[in-house]
This record gives sequence, C-alpha cells and structure tokens, in this order.
Amino acid sequence: MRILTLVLAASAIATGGALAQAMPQTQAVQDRPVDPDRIFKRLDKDGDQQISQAEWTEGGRNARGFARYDTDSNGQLDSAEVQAMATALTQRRASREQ
Ligand SMILES: [Ca+2]
Ligand SMILES: [Ca+2]
Repeated sequence: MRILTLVLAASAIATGGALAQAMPQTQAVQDRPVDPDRIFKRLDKDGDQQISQAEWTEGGRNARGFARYDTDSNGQLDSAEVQAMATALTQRRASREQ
C-alpha cells in the first residue's frame, strides 16, 4: 500500500491541498469510490475481463489515457490495472470536489 500512500501524497500536492484537508478527502473517497466492475461492464465489450485499446477508444477516450493505465504496456487493461485506474479516478474526483 506504499504506492497508494504516494499517490495520495502526490494528489494532495498537485491540488495544492493542505494536509489538514486530507481527512475529509479520504471520507469522500470512501463514500463514493469508482467501481472497477462498472468500468469493466461499460468498456469490456467482448467480456474477456481485459479492456483492449480498441475497446477503450471506442467510447471516445483517447489512447494516451489508455497508455497511462496500461502499466505493463501489453495493450490490455487487466483487472489489477483497472483497479488502479478506479483508485486514481476516485482520488481525482475527490480532489475536484474539494
Ligand atoms: Ca475485452
Ligand atoms: Ca496491461
């Protein structure tokens, strides 16, 4: 979970948030997390539990975003990568709602 801590710290710095804001932000994240299953349901058209770049870009998403989440660069987003994306999206949403 050290990576998650780093992400949290980085997002707090990126949004210019003071450490004092960390608590309510964490609360918001827990209240409405982005659900990785929903991401799969929406994007995994062939149901193979991997999101290909074609499946990703079909919905109008750009390929650069795909590359960012495809951390092993195999051209597919697997469940671990989607989970990481969901965590990142949850963080971003929480910091936007500050
Ligand atoms: Ca697929
Ligand atoms: Ca991958």
